[in-house]
Formats: sequence, structure tokens, C-alpha cells
Amino acid sequence: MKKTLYTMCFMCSVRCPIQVEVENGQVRWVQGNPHVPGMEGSLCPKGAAGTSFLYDEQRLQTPLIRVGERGAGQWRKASWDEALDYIAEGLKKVVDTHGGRSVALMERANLATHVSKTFLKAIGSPNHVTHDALCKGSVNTACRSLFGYTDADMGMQYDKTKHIILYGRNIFEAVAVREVNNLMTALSNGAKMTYIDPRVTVTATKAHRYWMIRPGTDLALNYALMHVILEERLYDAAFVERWVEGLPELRDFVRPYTPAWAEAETGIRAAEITALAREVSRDKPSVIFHFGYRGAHHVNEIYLRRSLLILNILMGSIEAPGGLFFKKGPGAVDRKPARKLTDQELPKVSEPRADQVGTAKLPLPDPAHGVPQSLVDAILTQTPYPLKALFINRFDALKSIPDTHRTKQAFAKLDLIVAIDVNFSDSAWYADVVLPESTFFERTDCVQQANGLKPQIFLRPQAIPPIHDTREYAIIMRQLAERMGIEKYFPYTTMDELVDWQLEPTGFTRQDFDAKGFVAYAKEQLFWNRLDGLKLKTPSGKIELRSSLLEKAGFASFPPYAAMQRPEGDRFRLVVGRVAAHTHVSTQNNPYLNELYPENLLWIHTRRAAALGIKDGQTVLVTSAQGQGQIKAFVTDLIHPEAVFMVHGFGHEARLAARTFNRGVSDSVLQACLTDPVGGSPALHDTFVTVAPAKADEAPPAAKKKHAAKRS
Ligand SMILES: Nc1nc2c(c(=O)[nH]1)N[C@H]1C(S)=C(S)[C@@H](COP(=O)(O)OP(=O)(O)OC[C@H]3O[C@@H](n4cnc5c(=O)[nH]c(N)nc54)[C@H](O)[C@@H]3O)O[C@H]1N2
Ligand SMILES: Nc1nc2c(c(=O)[nH]1)N[C@H]1C(S)=C(S)[C@@H](COP(=O)(O)OP(=O)(O)OC[C@H]3O[C@@H](n4cnc5c(=O)[nH]c(N)nc54)[C@H](O)[C@@H]3O)O[C@H]1N2
Ligand code: SF4
Ligand SMILES: [Mo]
Repeated sequence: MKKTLYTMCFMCSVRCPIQVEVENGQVRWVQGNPHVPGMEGSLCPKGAAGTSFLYDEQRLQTPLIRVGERGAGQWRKASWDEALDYIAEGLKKVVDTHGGRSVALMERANLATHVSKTFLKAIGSPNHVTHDALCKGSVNTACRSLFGYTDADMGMQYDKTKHIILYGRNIFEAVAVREVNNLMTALSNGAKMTYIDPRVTVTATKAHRYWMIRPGTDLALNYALMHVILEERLYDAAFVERWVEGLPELRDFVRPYTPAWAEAETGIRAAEITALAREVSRDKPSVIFHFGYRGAHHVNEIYLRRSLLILNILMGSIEAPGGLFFKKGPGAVDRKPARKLTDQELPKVSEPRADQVGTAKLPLPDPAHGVPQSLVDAILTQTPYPLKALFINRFDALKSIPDTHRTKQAFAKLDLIVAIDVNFSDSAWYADVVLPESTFFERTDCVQQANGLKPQIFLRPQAIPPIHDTREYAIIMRQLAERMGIEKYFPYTTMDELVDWQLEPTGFTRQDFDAKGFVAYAKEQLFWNRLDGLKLKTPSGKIELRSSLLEKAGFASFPPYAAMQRPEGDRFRLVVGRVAAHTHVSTQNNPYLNELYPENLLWIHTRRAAALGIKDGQTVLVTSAQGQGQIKAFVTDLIHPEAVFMVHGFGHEARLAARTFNRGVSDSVLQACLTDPVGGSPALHDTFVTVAPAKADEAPPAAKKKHAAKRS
């Protein structure tokens, strides 16, 4: 028996629409959904490795309960009833002793996040955090400071752009399939691409202009670009006049930041900076200064993100074709979005958040997401109150939060750790109970409300029944809710019931998705009139260059430029990023992808390597104040001499993920946990390291802690 269906890939969280061929209960073929513009059959390498994930014997197959010490890797298989009873018993003990607030849940924001939020509210905890701040929290805060909308409410129209400027947005390796294809359309129609990165990436090789910037100096470049644009009056005067608050202040502020000044800071020639400002202005308003991703790298990240958005604003590219747009929801055509469990009347939680978002310490990060690294602080210090149980869903706290040693110390303070995953993540390895979720092929998921220029809804229906003893997250949480006596907030027992409940207000039914995998609320793209129809959500109703959000919280809108500390002597700035063949920390053990890219390497400049006696391919020891690890050197001229680079996501500790166990180094072991206090992102690129040839007699390549990690 053969069938074709439409669903969504989940080899990364982009959730590309895909078409799946199933024959005799086996997934035989996967490709991009041909009905979705920009997909048309395409997949990235990770999406193409989906079946190798589905049929991998090393993924999680049954619930597991720890029997040895945490991290020792000794487990007993358990039935679902046994595992859920065990968790419920532990949870009740924690709640009875310390209150509902002592339970926390960390997850990568996903389609079932409303289920998690509902669970926590129902037991009386405010402590839900997502990965968002780790990825792009400062981008989120920057968008709110200017427009009153979050970054999730905004998009970029790649296919119509005339010039895109990418600041380490390595779009051809850190991939989202539709973005890549849409940008290729623009490039084949003659659009220009400028790429700025201290490292020559694949994207750099495809750009019309590439600048090897000194790491950490993009803000200086942007102030000089603004300087030229304002001095030469190259901006979109009509747009700025109508919508912008604070232009005179900006003009005064950037006056001293000349291209010559920026040249000394960035290493980019002043004449070239001026030339870019003039060239881009000729293509306005169809230009994009890409403001997203790589959003989490310095303690003043918020101001870099604001500067990128301000450049777009000066170009008038807001709600312009080929520029930035605000996503439109069903409300724009008088329709209703899919319902979420959090739309129900839920108990009010009055406890303050343990991560201190919304307090004087972190007043501005988005409370819808919280700040995970600050929650780690709260667990470690057990302040402002005890935190005793932690759920980790679709997230690997030990690898995705800087300073693994510190996160492990925090874990030691917990009475109960539950990991819900599809793989043996390192966090699962250190958990007390591991619950296996069904993979994206094997489960029906919650509804995806996809707002954009055309509001749409996508579904992820089950392609085949689970191969192993796994369940869907929303069902797992419903079954746990039954044991905790809070099941009334979970009005479903199957995923089909939940999807029907979610779809009810939309006027669509599940059957409406059979033909193409999605439904659209509108036929045409919806733009607001950029000269009189922007619906801004700032207090002034304007785009606030002078931000009331920042200033009310005691932060400046235009703080004077402060240069990043430079690595001195033999030290390097550690910079990290993605590779096309892997998703963050999830796919390193995938049979196909592991073969394509089995371990990370340390990029180091030829001259610096020679001075240290390091040869290409040689194993080196990388050391920071937090930790150290052994990794092979990639000696090259393709990186700025001040930086070394490694791909994030390696150095796995879970032995049962056997292909990737102990291969390469985890950046999180090396990184200091520093946070942008305004935006909420961790400063992933503010760690300095030394690099030395590894001694021949040292242990084989492995990430080691400088301090012996305490086992709980
Ligand atoms: N040191 C350091 N930290 C970083 C970054 C960095 O570059 N360096 N990057 C940051 C960025 S940009 C991001 S977005 C975050 C990402 O952080 P994470 O979300 O932690 O990383 P992922 O690799 O996307 O996924 C984490 C876990 O989800 C599991 N998973 C995959 N599919 C499923 C599923 O269907 N169900 C369940 N339950 N689990 C599943 C994977 O097996 C994996 O263990 O990390 C941030 N943290
Ligand atoms: N294949 C793949 N694709 C992905 C993901 C994935 O895990 N795998 N994850 C998705 C997610 S969640 C994210 S957040 C995005 C990330 O998307 P990007 O932000 O585009 O990707 P990164 O690899 O994190 O980019 C880091 C780049 O910034 C450069 N860089 C370092 N320091 C500086 C600097 O000071 N200035 C400038 N201009 N550049 C600098 C690095 O050399 C590196 O090339 O990718 C998304 N797409
Ligand atoms: S970008 Fe690749 S891995 Fe991510 S959802 Fe799309 S096809 Fe899947
Ligand atoms: Mo991210």
C-alpha cells in the first residue's frame, strides 16, 4: 500500500513543509512540499537525512528510569505507566514541600509550547523558559524597543529584495530552505549581496562584496554607515518624516562616528564603507539589512540589533516590497487563529519568575520566553526561592547554555530531572527519567498558525505509527496532568481531538489540509500602506529610535560606542556557528550526517598557527577560564587572526549516542555565561581562549572540565 501525504520536517525547528511517500508502513521518500512557493521539492541535507533518523536504532525507544548515579548512564527500561507514576510521585513531593513554583520547564519553543505553559500554570509555577533568549533574545527586545512588536512578528521579503546585507547571517550554511530559495530568486533577478564576517563562509563566496571584519566591531561599522546616510541625506525622507521619533538625536549621536573612525575599529576601508552607504541607498526601499540570527554574541548585543533595524528604517524598507514586513494574522481578514490551551481560563500565578525577568535585574527580556541562563543561576543559588524539579523538553540545557560545568552544578541542586527527547541528549544522560517522544514522522502535532504576508495554517499529521514505545508530548503531558489532578485543562485524549479543538474557531477542518498540507486565510499578500497605515505598537505610535521602552527601564537609547576588549597576547576570541549538515546539538549522531561531518575543527589563522607551532590537522588543546578540550586544527587564511572558530554542537557525553560520543569539543564547556542585561541574550563570543599543540601523551580528543564536575 502506497500513500502520499503532506507534513512538516523537524530535523531542525524551521519546520519546512514536506511531502512524504509511505509504502507498506515505511517512509520511502521525503521532499519539499511542491505546493509551497520556495519549497518546490527542496530539502536541506538534514531534512534529507530524516529517514536515517527515523530508522536509527540509537534513538530513544522506551521510557527509562535512572538506576546509577546521575550521568553514569545506568538505566532500567520502564513502561509508560511506571515512568509517569514515578514522575508524578516525585513532582507531588516537590510541590507539597516547596510549592508549585519550585517546578521549572525548559524547552525549545515548539508547536506544543502552549501545552507546557498550561501544565505549569495549572500547578502554580511561573517558571517556563524557552530557548529564545539563547538564540535571539536581544533581537526580540530590539524589535520591541523600536516597533512594539517582537522579531517573531516580523519577516523579510527575500525574493523581491534588490540588496541584502548580511552580518554573519550565514544564510547558505545556517539554512532555512525557503529563505535560501527565495534569496536565490532575487539574486538571479540581479539583486546584490554584501556579506560581512570574520570568516570566509560559503555565503561569503557567493557575495558581490565580502568584508572580513574584525570580530565584535559590527556596531562601529553601522554607526559609520548611519553617519554617511544622515550627513549625505541618503535616507527615505518621506518615510522617516512620517514615522520616526528621534531622528535629530540619532543625527547628533552618529556625527563623530565617521568612516575613517570605523576603519580603525573594523579594519574595513573608509572609502568602501561610504561606497556601500551610497550604493544601498540607490536601491531603497527594497533593501534588507538582515537583523536576525547570530543574535547572541556580545554583552551589548541589543545595540547592534537596534543599529541594524535603524538602517532598515532609514532606508524606508518597512512594509516595502523586498524589505521588512510585519506578519499579518487572521485578524487582518476578520478571521480567527487556531486556539491554544493557554486561551482557556487558567489559574493565575502571582509568584515572581525565578529567572528574574520583569524585575530590576532583567526588566526587558520577553516574559513569554524568559532567560534560560538566568534560570540556571536561580537553580544554582536556590534564590529567590527553592527550585527542585526540572522538565527539559526538546532542549539540551547542558549543551545549549554556556558553561556546562555551571549548569551541571545547578542540576545537582534538583530533586527531579525529567528529559523528553528523541535522542540521547547530554541533558537526558544526566536526567532521572527519560521520556521518548515519537519522531515527527510518527506523530500528529499541534497546529502551526503561520502568520506572514499571507496568514496560513500548517499541520503535521502522523505519516506512520510509532516504531517503538514512544508517545506525543501533548499526550504525555495530558497523562501526567491526570496523575496530578489537573486534567481539566487538557480537553483531549488523542492528538486528533486536540487538533480539532484547536482548529474549531478557524473555520477549517483537518480534511481541508489533505490537498496541499496547508490552508491560507487570504489569496493576496497583505501589506500595510507604508505612508499612512502602519499599526505600530509603541507608546507614541511611531518608530521609536529614542525608545521609551529602554529609557523607562533606565537604559540609554544611544549609549556612546564602547570598543570590545581585544584578545591580548596569545589569546583568541572564540567564535562559533553552524554547518549545513547539522542542527545545533541534535544531529551529530545521525548515521548519514555523522558520516558527512563527524567532528568539529578549530579554524585558526595561518600566521597565528605558525607562531604557536601548530600545523593543519594537528590536535590542539583549547583552554578558557571555564574549561578545555582537544580538537583538530584547521589552519587557514580564511579567518581573521584575532578569532578562532568552531562549529557548535559537538563533544557529546552520552555514551549511548555512540557515533558522536566524545567526538570534537563542545563550545559550551569553554564559554563563559555572560548576558546582555538589556536584551537577555548570552554573549557567546565574549570568551577568550588559548590554543596550544596537544601533548602526545595526553588523553584522546575529548572535552574536559577544568574543575572536576561534581556528580550528584
Ligand atoms: N554554546 C552555545 N549555545 C547555544 C548556541 C551556540 O551556538 N553555542 N546556539 C543557540 C541557538 S541559536 C539556539 S536556537 C539554541 C538551540 O538549542 P536546543 O534547542 O537545545 O538545540 P537543538 O539541537 O535544536 O535541540 C535540542 C534537543 O531537541 C531534541 N529533539 C529534536 N527533535 C525532537 C522532537 O521531536 N521531540 C523532542 N522532545 N525533542 C527533540 C534533540 O535531540 C536535542 O537533544 O542553542 C543556543 N545555545
Ligand atoms: N544547518 C543549520 N542551519 C540552521 C541551524 C542549524 O543548527 N543548522 N540553526 C538555525 C538557527 S536556530 C539559527 S539561530 C540560525 C543561525 O544562523 P546564522 O546566525 O546565520 O549562523 P551562525 O552559524 O550562528 O553564524 C555565525 C556566523 O557569524 C560569524 N561571526 C562571528 N563573529 C562575528 C562578528 O563579530 N561579526 C560578524 N559580522 N560575523 C561574525 C561566524 O564566523 C559565523 O560564520 O541558523 C538556523 N539554521
Ligand atoms: S531547514 Fe532542513 S532540517 Fe530544517 S526543517 Fe527545513 S528541510 Fe528540515
Ligand atoms: Mo537559534
